[in-house]
Amino acid sequence: MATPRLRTLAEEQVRQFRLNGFLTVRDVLSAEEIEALAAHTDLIAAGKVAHIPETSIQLEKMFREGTRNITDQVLSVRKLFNLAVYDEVMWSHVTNPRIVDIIVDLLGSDDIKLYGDQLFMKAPVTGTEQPWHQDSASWRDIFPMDLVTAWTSIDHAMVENGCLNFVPGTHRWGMMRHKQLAWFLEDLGSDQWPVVAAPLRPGSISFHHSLVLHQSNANLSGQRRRGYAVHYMRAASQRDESVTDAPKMPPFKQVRGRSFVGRV
Ligand SMILES: O=C(O)CCC(=O)C(=O)O
Repeated sequence: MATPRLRTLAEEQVRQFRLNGFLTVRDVLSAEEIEALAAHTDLIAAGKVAHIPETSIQLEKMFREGTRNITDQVLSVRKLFNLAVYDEVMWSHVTNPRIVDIIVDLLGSDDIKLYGDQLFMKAPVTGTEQPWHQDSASWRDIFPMDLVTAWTSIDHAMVENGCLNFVPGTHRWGMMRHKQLAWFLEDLGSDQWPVVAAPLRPGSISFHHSLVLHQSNANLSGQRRRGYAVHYMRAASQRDESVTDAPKMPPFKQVRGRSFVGRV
């Protein structure tokens, strides 16, 4: 079978993604595009965008449970989610051809839908960690388990303020159950399973497979670390309705190409 022509990536980049389960691409978006995204993000977090429901704004636990007082609403938010289905600015990011062309290259398919989106705010000092996980362990109703996330750095994401960390190759292990993950975490960071940090400057994007293990540390620095994670899937994916413990998502919107009867 002929290898499909790549739209934007080099073959070596696709090979790296297949090998490691993640790939970083520098400077996909311009400074102006990132400034607009950053400003809109903070408006949403401040609750000032009327068409975004309150349920799409999740505060850090300490603010939710009142163990710490809110002095700044924006810096109290842990994450914003399901934005693009309601909001044109976020939707135009999701459908940005420079990002979607990369997704098409990584999935080897022209037919793409949006699974969902999450904007992790990770505020200075109060931004908490995201523990080690595989995305498809949550999204376990979607098959095949090869969704791809485009994580756009809005601020400088560094080791100090909690950039993403990956364990290369773990997407080739299949979905790990709780106990299997616990075994593996005991050994993490050893020569066997090295952890790779993915620092990014604003406008750069890391792409990750939905089975690769990843996490981010708490932000103990004085610098913000916002990242917009957009989760794409094949339009030909199946959703298993008998799976009852997966997130309840809004209808999946078409990003590019064809949709298929009876599929997501
Ligand atoms: O931004 C973070 O800290 C976590 C992101 C993440 O887990 C994801 O995009 O799947």
